[in-house]
Amino acid sequence: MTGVDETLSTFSAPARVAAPDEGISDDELRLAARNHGMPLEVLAEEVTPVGLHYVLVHYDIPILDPGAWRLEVGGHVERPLVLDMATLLGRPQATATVTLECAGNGRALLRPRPVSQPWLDEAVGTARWTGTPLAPLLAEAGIRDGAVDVVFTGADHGIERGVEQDYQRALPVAEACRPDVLVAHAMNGRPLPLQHGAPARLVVPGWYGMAHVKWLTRITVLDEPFTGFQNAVAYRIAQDAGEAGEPVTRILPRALLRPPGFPDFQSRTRFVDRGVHAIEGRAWSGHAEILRVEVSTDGGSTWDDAALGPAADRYAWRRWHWTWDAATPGPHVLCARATDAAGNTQPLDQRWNRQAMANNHVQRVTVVVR
Ligand SMILES: Nc1nc2c(c(=O)[nH]1)N[C@H]1C(S)=C(S)[C@@H](COP(=O)(O)O)O[C@H]1N2
Ligand SMILES: [Mo]
Repeated sequence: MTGVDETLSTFSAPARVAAPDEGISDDELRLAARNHGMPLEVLAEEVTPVGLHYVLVHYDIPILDPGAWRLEVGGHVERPLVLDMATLLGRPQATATVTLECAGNGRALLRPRPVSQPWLDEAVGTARWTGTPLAPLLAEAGIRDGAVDVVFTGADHGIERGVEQDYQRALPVAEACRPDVLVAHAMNGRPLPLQHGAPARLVVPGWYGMAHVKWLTRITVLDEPFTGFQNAVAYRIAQDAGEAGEPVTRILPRALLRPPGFPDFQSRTRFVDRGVHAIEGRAWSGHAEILRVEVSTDGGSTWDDAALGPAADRYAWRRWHWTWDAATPGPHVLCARATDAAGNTQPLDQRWNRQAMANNHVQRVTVVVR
């Protein structure tokens, strides 16, 4: 990591919390126009079609030539390795259905609003990722005694809060050596698209999005804790700017419902006719399996249990459904709330943190019954 450069930091936006009545800024709008969420009606699909999966890119999308691409494995290892695409494809392959969610999901709804990518609730998607398991690759390189963290470097480069950097994130050695962590080269059965990390990315099932390093070019084993920006400064849960806080790791439970009926173009308010409606959605947690989903039609005052669909892959979302007898005309606020086997659930009032990380507030969808 390069240190703070005075010239660069002059033009690099600092971390900021919006004033109480401040609308979305041009900077936030520009980010929202580059990055995008998953349209919630696509919750109907178990596997999110490529192009509708959410996208988050800190800097620019690097356009890499798969033929020239190399992945270096080095640092605190016995035998540094260099792989090309043919070697990667020739190794043992695994496919897993995994739900990814950005750690900043829900940020724009937090008050006061931390200024960054202004997600509502849609920074999520589920894909079938194919690649080679990372653990045997690390074993082949031979992790030496005293290893602490494994750093994953992407080919993208930029500046963030005055710090120029390649996008880099580290995992503790034990997490990197989990058997289900993949160096993935395919998404939904096709080569990775540019925006999702072509030609190869990391997939760390259960962890928030920032850990799944795209455009992966280097894996470096360290014998000390990684102090790079994305681990030490960004992706922390803290109240104050100077505070170290806690690292963001696994995904907290969340349920989303597929908004019923049809929308108003601008407000996205929904309309349904009086009568019985099938309500469905998906729920996930990176900590433990989903045990319960509840639904409310009065903004969270009263709750009813939804039925759970078949158990999915451990780190994929699980379908749920519920029947709504919409008898009373007028506006209703529909909510869904997930609870996992570790007892984690979703708050109605989200606790605030300075970067709006790991929010999992209950979704609210206004539906007008006619
Ligand atoms: N190299 C690189 N990897 C990255 C990022 C990035 O900006 N650069 N963004 C991270 C973040 S914050 C998220 S939420 C996920 C988003 O993955 P997706 O765009 O494939 O949905 O990628 C992660 N991996
Ligand atoms: Mo993210």
